Amino acid sequence: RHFFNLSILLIFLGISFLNAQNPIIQTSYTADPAPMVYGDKLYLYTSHDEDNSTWFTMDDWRLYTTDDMVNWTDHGAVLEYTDFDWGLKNAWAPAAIERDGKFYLYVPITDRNNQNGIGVAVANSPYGLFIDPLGKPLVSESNADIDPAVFIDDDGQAYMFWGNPVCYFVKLNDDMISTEGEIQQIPNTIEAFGEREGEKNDRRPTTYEEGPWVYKHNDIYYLFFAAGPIPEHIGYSTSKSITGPWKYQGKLMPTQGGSFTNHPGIVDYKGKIYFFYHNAGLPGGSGFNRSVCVQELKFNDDGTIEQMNMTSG
Ligand code: FUB
Repeated sequence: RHFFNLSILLIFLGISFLNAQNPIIQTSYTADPAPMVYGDKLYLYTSHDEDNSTWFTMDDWRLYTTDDMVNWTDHGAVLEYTDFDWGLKNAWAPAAIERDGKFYLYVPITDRNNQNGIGVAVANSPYGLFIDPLGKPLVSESNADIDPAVFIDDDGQAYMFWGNPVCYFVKLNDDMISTEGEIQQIPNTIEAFGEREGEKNDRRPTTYEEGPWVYKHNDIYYLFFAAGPIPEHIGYSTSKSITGPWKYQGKLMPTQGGSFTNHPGIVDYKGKIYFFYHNAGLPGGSGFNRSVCVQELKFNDDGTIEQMNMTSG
């Protein structure tokens, strides 16, 4: 009876619990998962495909939270591209991180000159209000500027990785809203990213496509990424140093699930490692109407990871 009363109250307040089965988010089409753990809670920021999209029609970034990986609470949109004065369109794949009690969302946006850039928005709470402190992109290096990932190493140094069809990285200062040193590009070599199967060209000689995600496990750095050719799969590379050289390790997740893109997001939470991705698993799903899913990630003793199949889609 108490649970029933609580449910009614939450529905009244506009908060809904979501089904834990994949796709975990069933109230909207979501993509590009950016999980962040803070305290006891897992915060899942996502991009959002508008209903019935026939292109990447994406206007805002959404937040979902859980305390148990079963019940998810929908907090709606926490940031929109229109919150950036310089933003024209394309609220694509976000990244989220906390530092010193402040919360940072890194987001790719197409600007009013039709150039891609990566902006940053800051809040005092993971729920917002997120504000653009710069009034301009944090980086606007080239039209390859999409799909940021942020990572703070054990020594406190923060990095941002991003890019399609090459992977850039740069150090972030402690303020998290400025960069330090030159933007570098991971050499797009067969050794680092593996040889692309099928169609390849000078711009895309390897499996690296987009959507990098950096993770550290037993002192080894892992770079997960959406891999080509299209339709994408998920691949990964490893390195003893965050600055490389990277060594391609193979496929983590094959092309599955009805979406021609995929996008990794990995976090530790309550003693387990979770791998978030997206597919077209909801009714009406497609490459432009995607859905975020999650599965547990298990490392082998030698640091490799078994290929995993999607449980939905
Ligand atoms: O969601 C728009 C784009 O599709 C992202 O930037 C890519 O990673 C792919 O998921």
